Amino acid sequence: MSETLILHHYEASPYAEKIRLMLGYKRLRWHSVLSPPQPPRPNVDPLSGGYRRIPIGQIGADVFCDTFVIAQEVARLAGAPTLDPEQAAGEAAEIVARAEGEVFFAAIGSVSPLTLLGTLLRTVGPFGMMRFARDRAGMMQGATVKPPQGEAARSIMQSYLEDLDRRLDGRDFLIEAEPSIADFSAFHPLWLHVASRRHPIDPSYGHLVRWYERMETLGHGAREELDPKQAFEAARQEPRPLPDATGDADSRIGRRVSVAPADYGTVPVTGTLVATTSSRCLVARETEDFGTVHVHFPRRGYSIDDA
Ligand SMILES: N[C@@H](CCC(=O)N[C@@H](CS)C(=O)NCC(=O)O)C(=O)O
Repeated sequence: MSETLILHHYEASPYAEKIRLMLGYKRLRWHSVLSPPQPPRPNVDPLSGGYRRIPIGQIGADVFCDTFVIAQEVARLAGAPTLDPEQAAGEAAEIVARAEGEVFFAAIGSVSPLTLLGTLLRTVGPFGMMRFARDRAGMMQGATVKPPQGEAARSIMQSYLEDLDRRLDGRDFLIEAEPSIADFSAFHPLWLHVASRRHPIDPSYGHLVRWYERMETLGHGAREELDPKQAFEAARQEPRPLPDATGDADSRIGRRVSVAPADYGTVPVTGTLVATTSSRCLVARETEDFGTVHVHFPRRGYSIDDA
């Protein structure tokens, strides 16, 4: 069975950038399948069963939703436990939660609407921009998070920049001597902010700017483009053996369930709950095209409901 990670992503996706840089750091070989910046995503919807966020990882007939589980897979493939978000504790866990909580939305909300419009026009053109804006407005309708805007968002960004700059005084990376999950999570909202503003980080944050450059130079590893048909072909093999149960057992094993993000993009994926570990739940989907596919989700931040 091939152990090469397939990443379904689009170039401008910050969460995908987090994973691409992890792959670059560990110089891993990986396969890229480019997805549209909004659903429908015919390259991956048939595999995931409709999970609406990007990126999605795939190894054969195992499909990984959310960068939490994708990062765990990268950590495993690279033999690098410091890349596994489940292992992040204390300061590292705080940095990850902050970066991927209020800061992620503030990275966009703090940019002036006119500048944002200009960025979108340049990247996806006028029709793409309209499609994108409509899609994201729809996605946030069922959301349980309220993205900060304007002054509130600017103040979140400013204190984030100040805090990271302070933490990086006298050190190359945030927690360890080498990049860890905290660095990759801290980086991607900044990358989004810089790209959306079309403006580099203020040079007065000297430690932060040098760290940002160090992170960028990690690159993306050995990336090879794949046709979606090849990713589908890879999914026709048997899923890998189920993991041993760890953590609190879920009494619904064997039952039909729907799993959905609890915060935004809350489209559920339905299947049979086949395994849970301390950090993941796995749903088996029976498909005509690929046979059984196992879809992996984090337990934290996702709801599991009877279907
Ligand atoms: N918690 C998720 C968040 C992923 C996320 O928000 N991705 C953005 C793109 S970077 C997204 O899916 N936006 C809506 C979309 O692309 O349809 C993860 O870690 O993967």
